[in-house]
Amino acid sequence: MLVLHHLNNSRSQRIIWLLEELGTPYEIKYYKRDTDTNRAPAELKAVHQLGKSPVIEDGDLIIAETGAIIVYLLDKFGDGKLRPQKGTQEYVDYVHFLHFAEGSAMLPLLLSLYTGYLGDAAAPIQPMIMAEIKAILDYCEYHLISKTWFAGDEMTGADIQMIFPLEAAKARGRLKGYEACNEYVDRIHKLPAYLRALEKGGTYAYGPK
Ligand SMILES: N[C@@H](CCC(=O)N[C@@H](CS)C(=O)NCC(=O)O)C(=O)O
Repeated sequence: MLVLHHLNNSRSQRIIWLLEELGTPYEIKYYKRDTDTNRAPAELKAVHQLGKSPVIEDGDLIIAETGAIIVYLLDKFGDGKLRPQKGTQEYVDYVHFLHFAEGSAMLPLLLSLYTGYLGDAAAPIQPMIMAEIKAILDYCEYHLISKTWFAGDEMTGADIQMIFPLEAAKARGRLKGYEACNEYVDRIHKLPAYLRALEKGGTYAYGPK
């Protein structure tokens, strides 16, 4: 049976959502963040050297990184679902946003979070971080104004991946004025598979309020 190593309140929630969309049988192994440091417990390092979540285990295979996990699960269990036809604009957008979420969108959001611990010492770089966040959100808004989903008219693995940066931005009050992004997050927050995933994943601060 496929095992998902799931850290509470984390990006790993996306993989539960994907597994619920696919209807693939799976088991969740739960890990709790340290209440002081908010870091993952050391047991996760025994699963994968990076000690982060999500990680999946399928037989002898151990796979880390949300994007890589999404590709693996769609290859093995997708049966053509949640992935556009190769050779189309939609496929190009699917691959783009699958990488953009963690490769570009999360960076300024995380920088803002981490530099927040530095107080005034971080003041010189705050305008640059804020400008980067704005550029990322403007880009998402621009894309979602003309498309229902990140890769066209159908939901794909790119949406499973992109929900987290948008949820993280919304949770920190950064989506004000981004109408299409808000509508997109709210629409996903009503999907039956997303809601089933929330019940299974436990505490998640970025879900529907
Ligand atoms: N880019 C990675 C990021 C993985 C990651 O940073 N996961 C966080 C959860 S949101 C984590 O495990 N943090 C705990 C820690 O670093 O101690 C992915 O998308 O899988």
